[in-house]
Amino acid sequence: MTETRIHRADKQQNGDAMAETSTVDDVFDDTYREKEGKKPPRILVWRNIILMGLLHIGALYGLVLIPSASWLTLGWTAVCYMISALGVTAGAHRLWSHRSYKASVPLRVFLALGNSMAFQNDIYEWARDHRVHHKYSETDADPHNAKRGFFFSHIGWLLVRKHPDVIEKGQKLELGDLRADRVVMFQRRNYKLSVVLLCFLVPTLVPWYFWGESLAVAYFVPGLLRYTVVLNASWLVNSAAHMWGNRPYDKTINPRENPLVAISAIGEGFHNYHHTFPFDYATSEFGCKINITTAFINLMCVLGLANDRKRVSRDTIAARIQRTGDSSYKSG
Ligand code: ST9
Ligand code: ZN
Ligand code: ZN
Repeated sequence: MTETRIHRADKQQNGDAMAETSTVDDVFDDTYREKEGKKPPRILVWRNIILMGLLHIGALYGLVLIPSASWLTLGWTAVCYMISALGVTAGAHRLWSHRSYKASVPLRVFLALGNSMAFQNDIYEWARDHRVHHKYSETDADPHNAKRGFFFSHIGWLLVRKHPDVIEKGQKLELGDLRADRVVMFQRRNYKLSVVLLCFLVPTLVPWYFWGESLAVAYFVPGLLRYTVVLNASWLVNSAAHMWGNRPYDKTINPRENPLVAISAIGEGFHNYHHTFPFDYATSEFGCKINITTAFINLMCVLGLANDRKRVSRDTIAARIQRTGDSSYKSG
């Protein structure tokens, strides 16, 4: 895999002159200026509004059905939650968006399958939108610009046409590493089929076939309810973790440390740290603490399926806390 671009992290807003580097195009660009004048009109996408509405109604019905589900079905729901969450956190996010560690082909295949089970756009599109989110955070070029409010950054951005700057800036990103990854491109070519199979059919048919769960419970609980909860847990990182929490590493940026979000998003709520040091594979200073994804990547390294985890040095973190933190820092 080619990783051609080296961006010094000192390009970041208020950046340190530090040795750590990001190997991908995910470093905050403080030279970008929003265009002056009237903002483009908000164009609603009714297909998405209707489908997201129906999905959430289906998920509520799934909640009602929980008492009728067998323990095996509830366990299976948890397994599907974990696989799809890891496909996003360890896969689309830490591996493919930030290249914060390296993964073998079998692990990349597992993560791509999990990613299709999560149905959050294919890995290429997800990582492209996420890199543009980091590079132009909280501006018109950020797909889920949190300055447009909780609703927009949570779900609203998926219900309207994108701001033209998102597309304009996104087209200039360096994405050669994603195009060179055959697992990423295979998933992209077969995305719709993989979603039908992994997000909907497999979660539904396994409990029905193997332990005789009713098709309704199997479809609405491990299917729709699990999918909707994973979606909302992911969206909370864009909304809640950009609004509520401390900023011990950089008080000049919006993203916050939010332990509640970290719990539901299996380790992705330490968002002030993550936006300050996006190349750190743990997305947190504190390793595996409230961070199942970091524990999973560590396990993969022990099994020989991953390596080259990138980490920020303690000295660099301490210097950054001193210089730009909000004085709320607590060790551990
Ligand atoms: C979903 C995504 O839910 C969730 C992401 C969450 C992210 C969280 C991040 C937080 C950190 C990680 C934490 C993980 C925690 C996980 C916890 C798990 C428990 N650059 O898109 P179009 C081009 S998805 C360059 O249609 P519109 C594009 O290629 C849910 N180019 O824009 C295309 O060109 P061409 C399910 C870009 O028309 C053209 O522009 N999916 C970029 O404005 C048009 O693209 C949905 O709901 C870019 N950045 O429509 C579907 N962007 O034609 C959602 C676009 O040449 N999507 N382009 O190919 C849509 O329906 C549409 O994208 C839209 C915008 C309506 C939102
Ligand atoms: Zn963010
Ligand atoms: Zn990120």
